[in-house]
Amino acid sequence: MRQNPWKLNPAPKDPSHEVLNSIIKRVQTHVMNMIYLANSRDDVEKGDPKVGGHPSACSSALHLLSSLHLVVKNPQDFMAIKPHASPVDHTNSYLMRLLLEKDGTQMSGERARLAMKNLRHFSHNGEPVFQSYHSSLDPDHWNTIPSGSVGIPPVQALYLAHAYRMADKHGYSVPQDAHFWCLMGDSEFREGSLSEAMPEAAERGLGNLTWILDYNRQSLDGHRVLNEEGLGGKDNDRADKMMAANGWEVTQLRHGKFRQEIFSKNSNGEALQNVIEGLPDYEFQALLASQNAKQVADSFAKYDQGAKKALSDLSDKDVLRLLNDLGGHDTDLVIEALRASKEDSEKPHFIVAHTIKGWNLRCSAQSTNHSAMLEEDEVHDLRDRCGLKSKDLYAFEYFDEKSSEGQYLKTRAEWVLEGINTSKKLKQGNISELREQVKTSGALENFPKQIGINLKFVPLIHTQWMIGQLSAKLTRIAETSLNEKELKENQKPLGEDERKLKPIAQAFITMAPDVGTSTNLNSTLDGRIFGHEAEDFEEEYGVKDSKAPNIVPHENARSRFIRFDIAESNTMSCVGSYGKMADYTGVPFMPLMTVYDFFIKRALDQYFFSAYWNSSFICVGTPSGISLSPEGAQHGWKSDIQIANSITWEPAYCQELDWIMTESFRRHLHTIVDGPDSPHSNTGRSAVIIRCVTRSIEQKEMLKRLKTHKRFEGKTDEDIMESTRLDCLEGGYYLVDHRGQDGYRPSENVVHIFTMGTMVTEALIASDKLKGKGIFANVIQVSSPDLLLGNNADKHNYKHLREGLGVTGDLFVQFQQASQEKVRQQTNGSYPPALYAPKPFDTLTATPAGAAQMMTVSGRRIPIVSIHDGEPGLLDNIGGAVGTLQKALATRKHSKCGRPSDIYAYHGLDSDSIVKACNTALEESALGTLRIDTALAQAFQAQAQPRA
Ligand SMILES: Cc1ncc(C[n+]2csc(CCOP(=O)(O)OP(=O)(O)O)c2C)c(N)n1
Repeated sequence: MRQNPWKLNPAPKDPSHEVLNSIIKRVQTHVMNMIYLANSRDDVEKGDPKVGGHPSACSSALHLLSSLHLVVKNPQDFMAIKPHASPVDHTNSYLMRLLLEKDGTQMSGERARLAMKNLRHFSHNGEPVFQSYHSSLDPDHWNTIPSGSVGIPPVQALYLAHAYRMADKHGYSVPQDAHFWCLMGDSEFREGSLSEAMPEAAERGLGNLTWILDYNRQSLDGHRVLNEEGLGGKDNDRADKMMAANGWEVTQLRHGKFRQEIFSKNSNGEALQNVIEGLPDYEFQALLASQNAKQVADSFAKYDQGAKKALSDLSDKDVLRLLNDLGGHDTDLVIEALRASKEDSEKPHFIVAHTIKGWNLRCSAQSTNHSAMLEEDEVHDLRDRCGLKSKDLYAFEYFDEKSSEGQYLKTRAEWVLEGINTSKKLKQGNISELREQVKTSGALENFPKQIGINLKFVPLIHTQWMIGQLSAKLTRIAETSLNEKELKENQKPLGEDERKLKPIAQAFITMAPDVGTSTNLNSTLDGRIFGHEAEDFEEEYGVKDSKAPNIVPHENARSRFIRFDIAESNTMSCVGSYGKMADYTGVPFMPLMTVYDFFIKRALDQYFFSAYWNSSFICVGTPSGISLSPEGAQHGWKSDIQIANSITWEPAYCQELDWIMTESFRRHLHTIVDGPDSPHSNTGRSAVIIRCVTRSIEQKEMLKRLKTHKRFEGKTDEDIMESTRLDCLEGGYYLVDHRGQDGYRPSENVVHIFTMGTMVTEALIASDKLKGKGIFANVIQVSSPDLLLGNNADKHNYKHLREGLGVTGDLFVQFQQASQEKVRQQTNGSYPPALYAPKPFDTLTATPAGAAQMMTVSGRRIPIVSIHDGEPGLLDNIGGAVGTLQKALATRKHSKCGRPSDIYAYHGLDSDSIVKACNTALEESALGTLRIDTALAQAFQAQAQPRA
């Protein structure tokens, strides 16, 4: 691996307090201006929903965010900010002229102004706009983690900070000293996602992470009125203690410098400080709202006469100044705290910044200010107060370049831009190195088709077992040197395909929420857990079990398994953040997590987030559905979901799983080296869910069935498997294909069974039973419901279903037996050809007497029966998509414990139920009596084509 070339000039000198605060004043003015314009459009249509924007929530975060943007943050740092404060970020970027075009160049002043005008607008003609909350569509999205759902982005930032740490320890080149800044609201801070992640940061030594609490004591519904007595303190104290207990270094930014001065100089300063710090939050809010010095004095007197006395030494104006002087608005203190939070390289930091919601606005500290909007005159008033003379609300004035503010902003912006470009270069360097590596091995043009596991000696196995085998092989590849001279004793040199898989094997990171061993990941975790070095006490005390995986963590390059306790949401966040590393840094991490499928639901918000974030990862849900029946009813439901940019797979055979994993790796790699527009990229499908089970099936059944297909006659096993692989990767393949066999008549005796995953066993039994009764039941194994029938199929109008598999709603007709005879006589025995032996379904209608001129035909569209262990909606649109009748057998009730065969019968998913559904489908799909003139029959004869 190359030397890390990261190098950045030192940051410019800090601005003076005055210059910084003058800039911040304008930031607030433009923020209010942009929100006002967003809500005062002349193109509003009747019934349009409100636009909104959050003036008060922006104002409480004003000094915190501006201090980061304008002074503390390095260009390679990341921010995860409460969604509704995004206008503050945009305006800081705007004033630094750091709104960027897609090619990374600075936007012209005119286009940047347009963006400021276009908060929450839809861009019709490529004009720049800002989304409502942080998004990669924004022109200042650089290293900003998208937001919207509160409580998730700070956790994503935490695991991105972890991914940076691992990349560094593994010898990849990542920007040095990158810090991860997260700002959250006090109501947000009650989110379970945050609590779940709290112990993680300190445990994993993330000194590169700072969480900042915007403690404004208000939420959407008003002041936060808490039972402080019950809580044993105020909420900021609770947060403080909780974070400290989780290993975070905590700083409370309670008081501004004015307060601090009074506390230290006034003889009753200490009493005053105690009263202020102990005042119930709700009461403090009411006093802030009243802005009445006498009420403040009366209130303080209730608690301590000394405090009242301290106030009596101050003018009314200063009493109010004191009341309003919170640490979160004092930039000197904010900057100091932010910088101090970076000092300990192993300890995460938590800053409780006491702020005022609606700071400097008329709605300041008003209970209902969360969605309050400014009137136009207040916007003008703010403009006046920061010296902007014009009444033009579209002006969004920059500072004069000659002013101190203008000069500082220009210097800072140049430095930030230099950092952005340096980061981009570093990423490009990583990608070029990877490209070179994969090109040399031939992997780019000719990626292996499979990882390759020998299944000959393990005939009866399951897909979860296969996950373990595939992971183990990747681990071996990662740990085997390409240089044969460096091979260790007993190490086999890598084969050609294995050499091609080497870069991906090295980037393959596995993780699990305490189900690593139970989901067969033993080999990836054995002695390879990435974590703070620990002493091996088992070894020391002679109790090491050599058969059990070694669970002592290390932070070396060999350690690629991230161990979690039972924390599905954390693991899901982690897999998502690791899957973004290639996009941010060019480090090709390919993360895979295993989770009991049922619990994907528990982390669905995090899964959604990562899919929205275009992260590239694999989530293996295993075991899944009612097929884990011995484990009980409570787990027996699959997390069947359809989310944009997500692809779901459910292999039946282990071979399929190998193809699917390899295909995911191939697309991941191509996305990095060729970009998201490459036809081989994972665009639109980068979040991968693979369903596995612990129910074993005969693996050789797959090829055995495939070899019976007419279309495969004379083909080699390799040809057959290759053709099946291609179909599998398109979403489905024929496992049983009766097409072309004698007696196969779509008009009367054919049904398609669509099955998925382990239910293939039941489908095959049913197909065999039906065959015995003269019914040709094809079995189509759906490898990916999404590709065949979901979002990814809709994109190309179900192409594989209709064209690849030839499943259509075509109406197949034929003359009925009696009519056949008649036509045969009339056409001197030449039509219709005696193609078929009579079958039970031939006798549906008798030709009525006296209708000598008429022939009766029968027919149907091939009906469909689907069978899967999951929610009905997953496969029940096949009939609708092609226009034929479908019966969907699926899980429709809660389950019980038992053997799979009992449980499938209980749910109506056993082979008998499939047979029954097929018979019903054939009956119901029969065409009504249709008579045609014999003359037409003769015309048919003239046009008759040989049957395919
Ligand atoms: C998960 C989630 N739930 C609800 C919301 C809607 N919401 C947006 S902001 C907000 C209130 C936030 O209050 P707080 O966290 O105290 O931040 P403040 O606005 O006071 O700074 C709510 C409920 C959301 N965006 N995400």
